Amino acid sequence: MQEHPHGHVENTAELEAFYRDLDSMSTTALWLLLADQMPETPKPKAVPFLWKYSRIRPQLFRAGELVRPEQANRRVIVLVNPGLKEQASATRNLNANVQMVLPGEIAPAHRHVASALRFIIEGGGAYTAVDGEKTLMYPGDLVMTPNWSWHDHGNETDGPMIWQDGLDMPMVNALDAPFFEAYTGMQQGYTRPVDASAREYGRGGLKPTWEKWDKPYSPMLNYSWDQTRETLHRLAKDSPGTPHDGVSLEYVNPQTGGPIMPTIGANIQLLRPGEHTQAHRHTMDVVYQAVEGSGCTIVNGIRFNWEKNDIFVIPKWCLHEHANASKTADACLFSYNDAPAMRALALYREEGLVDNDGYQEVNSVFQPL
Ligand code: 1HN
Repeated sequence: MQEHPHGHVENTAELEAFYRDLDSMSTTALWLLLADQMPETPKPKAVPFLWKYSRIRPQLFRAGELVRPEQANRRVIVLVNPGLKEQASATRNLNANVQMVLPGEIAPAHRHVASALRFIIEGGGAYTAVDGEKTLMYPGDLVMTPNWSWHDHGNETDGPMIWQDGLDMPMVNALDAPFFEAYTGMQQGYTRPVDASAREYGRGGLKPTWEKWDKPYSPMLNYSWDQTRETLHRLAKDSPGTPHDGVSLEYVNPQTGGPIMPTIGANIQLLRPGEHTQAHRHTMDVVYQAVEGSGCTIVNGIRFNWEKNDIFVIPKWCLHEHANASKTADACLFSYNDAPAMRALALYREEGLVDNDGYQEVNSVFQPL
């Protein structure tokens, strides 16, 4: 690699004076910026990081005693990447949050252009309503709240309901395009049968001929864990899967076969007993949640050990490989990413590690807070 790929200007007293004059007229010299602003490969401020669910959960219950959703709007704990304290998000482009709705509570209806998805962690039978349709949520379900759709949550069960929220809010804000609107009441009008979209589209290969759908995201509100799990485990028995992610499936828009939303994609992957994938890197941010089993992910030479419900992030261009810790049980990881946005902008790149048969050297083990 060249020592100064962008050229090099030796500093002088005259140049210093020149820079000061430029600064006083709200200008600067490009050659001072290039090394920072146009690196040869991505240099994310975000760091690879992991949050233990066992540490987050008690804080959610503490928040449960301190605030109610009608005051706070949403009872949400935000996972803050130590490299991104200013924007307080998990990755540059994605928020990863954990939310709890207690029995009898309603999180009031609103809409925003930031797209969101939810991956259910605990509880069963509370609802999210999106544009007139309620869906009942169970652990492992993926529930969508797309761009500008009205949504509220309610818990008519007798147990707490907890899920992870993933949003593209940091990306929307970086593009200076946020809009938000509160609904006039706590709950929107429910104009469709409960879980109508799952009945319409939830059987792969069939869709209603009478439904006109022209929105730029999937019409499916809830991708149920029952179906996801069955498909995943069935394929794991006799399919080779991929070298970098094991048996990896993408949640798709049944209208197009493409990603579920224009900015956020989601995947579920299974690592078979003892499976250890090869390392690769790509220009997407990925947020993972462990769903079944336990294992580790090595990111830039650091080993992150994970177990059920732990959440971890892999920022762009970080080398990573996954391993199932068990010799007998499958391990499953849910993940979401900003790949649809990156691909739409022709910014998506990916490459595998070729050295050492695709395996990184492990230099340290991540110590969770
Ligand atoms: C939001 O609307 C929800 O609807 C959750 O449950 C998390 C984080 C930032 C902005 C809006 C929700 C959110 C959010």
